[in-house]
Amino acid sequence: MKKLKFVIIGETQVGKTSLINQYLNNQFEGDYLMTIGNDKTTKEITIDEKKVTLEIWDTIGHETLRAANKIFMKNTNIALMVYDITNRDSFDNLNQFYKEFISNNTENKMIIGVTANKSDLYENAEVTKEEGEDYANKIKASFFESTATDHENVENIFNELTKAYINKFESKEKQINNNIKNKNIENKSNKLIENKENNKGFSKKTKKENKNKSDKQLNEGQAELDHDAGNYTSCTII
Ligand SMILES: Nc1nc2c(ncn2[C@@H]2O[C@H](COP(=O)(O)OP(=O)(O)O)[C@@H](O)[C@H]2O)c(=O)[nH]1
Ligand SMILES: [Mg+2]
Repeated sequence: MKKLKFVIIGETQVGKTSLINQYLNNQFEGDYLMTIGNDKTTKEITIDEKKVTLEIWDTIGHETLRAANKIFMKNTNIALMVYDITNRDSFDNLNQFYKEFISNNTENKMIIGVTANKSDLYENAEVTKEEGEDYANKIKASFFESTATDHENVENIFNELTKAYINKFESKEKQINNNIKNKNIENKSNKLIENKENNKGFSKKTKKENKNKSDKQLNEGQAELDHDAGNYTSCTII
């Protein structure tokens, strides 16, 4: 089964853990202290009849310890960048996360999403939707609005990004692999035909020219043919 590394990045308190908690456990814990024991949790999902294991990485308390993020960010397939619409700084700092993320990530097969979280608190918004969209466009990321209070909304983001990854990379990968396979088969059969032709030509020639030649010479011809024919064994000198 395909495993995809899905990481959530953004300032502290923007709702990263809450989004994961809503997605995995179908709950929003308000102001309770939330603990998800591990840095990563896995969830199996089916997207377009394809089973995928998402390995979801949360940043727990080391958002500012940038060095620790290197391992965290490496080999990411899908990155969800989160800001809090009621916190201007969390939006303004997003690009720092992005730059760091890109520089720490050698995996070029990657899908990025930006989500404007806490959309339920729109009365207190310090960032407009347009600003969020503009930024997402600038870095070629998909844009979402989210609230960790709503399951469907959160599930949709994880599904959409996974789908985007599969559509962008998996189908292409499959196509390329198939092309390589077909090319190999084509090359092999061309080689076989070529060998057969060579052998035929050589056979006739050998037959004509070597009519009066000794057995020894014929044996040499056979050896040469065997060598040329490689795996092609149905060709013999008469
Ligand atoms: N109203 C509202 N509060 C949220 C939302 N997401 C997170 N919170 C609250 O914001 C605080 C920080 O959330 P948390 O998930 O711990 O943020 P993290 O530090 O980015 O992991 C908590 O008190 C959450 O209950 C949301 O969508 N709407
Ligand atoms: Mg957290």
